Amino acid sequence: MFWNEQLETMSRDEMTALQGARLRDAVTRAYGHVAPYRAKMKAAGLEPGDIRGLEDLPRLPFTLKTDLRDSYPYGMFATPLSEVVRIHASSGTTGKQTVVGYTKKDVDIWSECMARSLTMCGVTREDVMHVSYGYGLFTGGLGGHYGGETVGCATIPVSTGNTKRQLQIMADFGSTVLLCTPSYAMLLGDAVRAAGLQDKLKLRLGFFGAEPWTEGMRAEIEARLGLKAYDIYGLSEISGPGVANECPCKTGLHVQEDHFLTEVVDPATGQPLPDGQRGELVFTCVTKEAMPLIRYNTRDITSLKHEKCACGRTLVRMDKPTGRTDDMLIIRGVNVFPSQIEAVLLGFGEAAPYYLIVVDRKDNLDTLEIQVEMAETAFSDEVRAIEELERRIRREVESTLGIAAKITLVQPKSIERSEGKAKRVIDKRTLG
Ligand code: DLL
Repeated sequence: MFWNEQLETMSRDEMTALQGARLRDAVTRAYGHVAPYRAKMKAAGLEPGDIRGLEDLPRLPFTLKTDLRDSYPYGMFATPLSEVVRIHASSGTTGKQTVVGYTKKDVDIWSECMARSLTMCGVTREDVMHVSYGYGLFTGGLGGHYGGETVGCATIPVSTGNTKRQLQIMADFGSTVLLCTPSYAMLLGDAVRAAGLQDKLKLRLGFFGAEPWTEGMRAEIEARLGLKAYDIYGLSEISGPGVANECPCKTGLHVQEDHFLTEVVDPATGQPLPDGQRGELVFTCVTKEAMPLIRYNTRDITSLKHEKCACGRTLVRMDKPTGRTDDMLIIRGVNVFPSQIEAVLLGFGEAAPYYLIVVDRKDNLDTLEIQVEMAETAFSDEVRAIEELERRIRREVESTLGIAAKITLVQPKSIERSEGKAKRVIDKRTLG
């Protein structure tokens, strides 16, 4: 089903014309009202009139998270605060919060993008939507909530935490759609099994995002919760969840590109890359009033596909993001993404999909240890069996990553569970 068929199936020529016109407006507004944009454009020798259409997009300077931090809290706003109806913020791992503002129209467009994402996978007004993303400065809860209400679902603002209560609400209120992080979906799935509630639940669809997750994780979540699991992507700087979403074809996430112009650039040169090549994802928000963003480099790693999807949508697809360039670990000179390790671990039925990656340095050499939980069914006290499984996992990890790794199997339920975004890496080299 299409929420906005005309925009979701527009021809490439029509989309390019629409994006070009919106880009011209956005650049004029940003230049006129946001001092840091004006300064950057002047430094690049650009005036708003130089940007005539989409073909001129690559001439514009990038915006980085540091630009948002440097103008903390409101320096990137293009409207007075009297026009702003909502503020969110994301803390990130270091430094000041990144603050984002929304006018009434910005909230409406965000809700429409969420509604397009949900209906893409078959959500209707008959559904009961259980939102277990955190409500607060994080955009997951309220973003999901407004999307559910826009579609007309009975939307339940459960937020995170209190897993027992979550299960009771799911069972008693007849939740059919679940929104939470993939890590929390795993935890909920385990709790459903432990409580023997599988047959009491009516869940049919799940929208999981806010962190990278693999196909292996999708299979685990679908089996535990008895629903179809879809990937939802977004970031607070651009709006929140619903910037892009998988359709049932699961061949990438459709980006709402009439609002968010999408590029993938080479991390080393900043040059735009052709379809299929992986690089950093860059967005330009062309309809946002309170905080227009011009060529914002998300640091998320993906590639694009512009050809029409089997679902009928022409909206550009981004590949499932596998991580961020700033999350990439360099271990003994080799680039390692946590998602590569997760993909290997999920191939082993004896290991549970809970793990912790510990990187350290000993005698000037980087070390990599992966602590992996054993599945409860496979738990054994027999030292030889444990060592044999560790050896098999190590061989597979080492052949995927090309570096030595130590595998330590740990007891079921010993790795800390997450209700929001999981923290799966401890890099002791960066800790004082
Ligand atoms: O995570 C918004 C969101 C909420 C998206 C709920 C989806 C569902 P931030 O806290 O600003 O916003 O974090 C944004 O999270 O740049 C990515 O690195 C990562 N991320 C978000 N969705 C996905 C996804 C929300 N589906 C940052 N796959 C982004 C991989 C994701 N990474």
